[in-house]
Amino acid sequence: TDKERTFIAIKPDGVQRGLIAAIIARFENKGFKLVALKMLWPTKEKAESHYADLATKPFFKGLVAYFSSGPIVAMVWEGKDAIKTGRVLLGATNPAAAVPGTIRGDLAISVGRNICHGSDGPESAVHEIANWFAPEEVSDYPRSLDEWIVS
Ligand code: DAT
Ligand code: MG
Repeated sequence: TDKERTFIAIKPDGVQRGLIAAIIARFENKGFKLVALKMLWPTKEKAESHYADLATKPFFKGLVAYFSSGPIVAMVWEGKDAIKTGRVLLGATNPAAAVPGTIRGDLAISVGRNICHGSDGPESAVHEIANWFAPEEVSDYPRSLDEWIVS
């Protein structure tokens, strides 16, 4: 899993609050490699397919409305254990429980406005990357400092 990929998104509240650079910096500074990036305004339909696993939850309608309420920054980050470690960087789903030092722990207070998304497993990562990016939008490129980050 040295070249694992995860889908990370800055949700509409993160964009509105001017937290794009701060969130990207956490992933860059950690050592992960950015392999895809774009801003887009999700349609209701795309938000529904992104969160299809949660369709039966009572908060689903509100979640889809929130996720499609403005532009998001969609990204793919690559690196050793990027899925699991990416979620560590994001912090717990409910920012009230998220540890300080994490993105949600430092920058958010409400589960309904938790500013960021990260894939929760290998299958969801594949599904989510395909939901938001065409294959040619993801760049596979070498970085000379990789050997200084992973051994
Ligand atoms: P995560 O985003 O940490 O993967 P999830 O996949 O369980 O969490 O839920 C997706 C989003 O749905 C989450 O970021 C915020 C929202 N959500 C989850 N649980 C909720 C709840 N109990 N009430 C309101 N919104 C909730
Ligand atoms: Mg999730």
